[in-house]
Amino acid sequence: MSQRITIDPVTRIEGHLRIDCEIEDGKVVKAWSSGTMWRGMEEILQGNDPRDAWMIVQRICGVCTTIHALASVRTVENALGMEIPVNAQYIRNIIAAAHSIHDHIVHFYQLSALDWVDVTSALKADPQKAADLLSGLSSWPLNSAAEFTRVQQKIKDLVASGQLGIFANGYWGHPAMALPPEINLIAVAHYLQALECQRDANRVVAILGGKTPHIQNLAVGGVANPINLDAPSVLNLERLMYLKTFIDRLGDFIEQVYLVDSAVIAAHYPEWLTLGKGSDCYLCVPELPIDRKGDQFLMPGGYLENGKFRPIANQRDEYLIKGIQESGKHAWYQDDEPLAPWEGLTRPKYTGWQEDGKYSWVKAPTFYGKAVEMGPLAWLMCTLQAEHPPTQKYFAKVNSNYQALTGKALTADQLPSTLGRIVGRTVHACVLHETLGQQWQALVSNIGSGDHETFIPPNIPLTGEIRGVGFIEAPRGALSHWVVIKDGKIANYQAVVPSTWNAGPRNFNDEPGPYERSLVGTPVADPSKPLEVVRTIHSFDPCMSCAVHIVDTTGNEVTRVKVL
Ligand code: NFE
Ligand code: MG
Repeated sequence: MSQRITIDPVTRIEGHLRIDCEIEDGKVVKAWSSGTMWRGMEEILQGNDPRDAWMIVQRICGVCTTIHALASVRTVENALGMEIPVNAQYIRNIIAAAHSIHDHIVHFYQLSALDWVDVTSALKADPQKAADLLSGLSSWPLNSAAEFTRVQQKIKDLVASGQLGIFANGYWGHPAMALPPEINLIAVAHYLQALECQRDANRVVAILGGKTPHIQNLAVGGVANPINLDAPSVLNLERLMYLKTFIDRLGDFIEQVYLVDSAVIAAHYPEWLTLGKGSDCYLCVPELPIDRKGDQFLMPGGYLENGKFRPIANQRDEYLIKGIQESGKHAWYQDDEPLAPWEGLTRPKYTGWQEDGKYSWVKAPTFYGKAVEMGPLAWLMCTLQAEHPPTQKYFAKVNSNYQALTGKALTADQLPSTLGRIVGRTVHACVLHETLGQQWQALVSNIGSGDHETFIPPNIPLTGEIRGVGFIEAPRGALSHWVVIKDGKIANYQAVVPSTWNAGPRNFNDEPGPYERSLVGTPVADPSKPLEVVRTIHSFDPCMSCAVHIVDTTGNEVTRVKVL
């Protein structure tokens, strides 16, 4: 017998996402991913000065504001054929890496951990046993019996007060929860510690960016961080050292806590290394440019299709630029035919949810006609193919923790899975953290050598038409911005966003998007509590604000919550 479930909204994400599943014999056989909110940021950009675009596009999202700003300045610089000072590259890289690390830590602990961790079970744990479990794996000082006892008492006090706060709703006691009480206690302790630690990553962004979210220090042509080692209110020695303190502290948490916890989750949920594959195609872009022109990158990019890998040399690679299109055939837009983003149109046409027709505000992007998964898993698969040494090193570290717990190694064929995304994100955070230290050192050395340049004024032609594209490997995957500048003003602006790639509906060829495909085959023990569906969807870290980029106050269908 087949059953339909609608999860609307999916919670613990940014924005509004609806997932529909058809379930047969306890497993998902078909799924639909629908973005339920229309925004229209791309329309707002038209007619603006291209030098202001980075400020406006930060409003696309409440999470990856910074990433859109960075993509935007790169886009306009690309249109102008500009180089930028290396200090600007380093400062942007430090901001981008710290932003992504922040995003990954918050995703793992605050947004997805409670899909795997049963908070109520932590009450039954033996704190000493919990500390013993971690003794060979981690030197984190807070992994002590005393700390675990304190956290357990905190949970008891919460339960006794009847005010469970963030823990009030959850799939507690669900049959798919498999962690022993001690691991649940460890996870709750780290959930609380991660709240503190994520602030360090944000401090790095805020010190350089002026504030966060919505950094203030960018400019087309570089950054607005004047370097003067002796002046009090600009980038001086004291601030640089202050940054380093946060970078170092962050590293302790990432290596001693995050790296261990993701191996622990993988070890206790082996079936989730076989479930949740979203695609046969993966793409990531080279990231962290270290020269003026943007020819050299600290992290490689590439495209992997059915096991065949093709490196992508830089962000101006024609192969990368020419492959990207978006279709609105199954989305609430007028234009069904796939269009290259420079020709892209955002003309809404709402029809209501139609199973075989239009059912989402998210467009369907394709790379040479294929649905492609983006994000930390795609990044891990591609950078392992590229034999990137830091990726190999940190993947080996996750693996050695996993091996210590299970006696076996994680294999490459287990990566395209729900937990593969979590492992990918962890390795990405570790590699980014390593680059954060390197980029800090590079900045300090370069300033020390006497180079204080941070900005080259852009020259926007006031007549004629130019085009630009800018890429960035964002926390959820490869993001691209596309601009057409006519007579000095923005004539068209399109953002093709990681969550658009992953959450997209069926594309022009009626091929399902990665979320939709990843759910097929997922067992659902209790359709009224579809925890398993939520696990896989959360593993992508959905951001629907980005994916759809004005809340529609007229035609929006009333949210129906059938199942939460
Ligand atoms: Ni709104 Fe984002 C990221 C971008 S969207 S969070 O990462 O770009 O997927
Ligand atoms: Mg778009």
